[in-house]
Amino acid sequence: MFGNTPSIDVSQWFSINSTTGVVYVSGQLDRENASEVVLTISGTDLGSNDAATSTTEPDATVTISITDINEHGPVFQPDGTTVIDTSVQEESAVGTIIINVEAIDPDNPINGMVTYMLTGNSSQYAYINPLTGTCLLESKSVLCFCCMSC
Ligand SMILES: [Ca+2]
Ligand SMILES: [Ca+2]
Repeated sequence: MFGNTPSIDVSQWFSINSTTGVVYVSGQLDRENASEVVLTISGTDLGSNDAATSTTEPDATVTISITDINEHGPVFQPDGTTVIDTSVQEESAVGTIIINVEAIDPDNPINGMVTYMLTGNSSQYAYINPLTGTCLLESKSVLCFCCMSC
């Protein structure tokens, strides 16, 4: 018997050998869909059907935690965005927020922690908070169109 069932059917994830009592993996585990599976195991003896001796004792409950592997990378929001267009007004002050970006990694916990950094030729003009994804104007020189050397 399977309990604590999330949005998917985890009933095929584990099976039990009815003779030895060994519980084994019998399906593809996916922690991102269920991080815990609760099994209820009942035992019956091979005696007669005499009600006095075949009464089922209390079931045993087995809680299985599904540990994580790092099989996902961060995905920018909304839902896989790879190009973000934004604008900042000319002569904006250093520290002006340019954009807040968000990427989600469904792994958990440490494997899903996302940090941000700027790369590329223009990265010196902005600063991104590595934890929040808030991108700020770091240098005004990129905004000056009069000489491009401010
Ligand atoms: Ca990950
Ligand atoms: Ca994972």
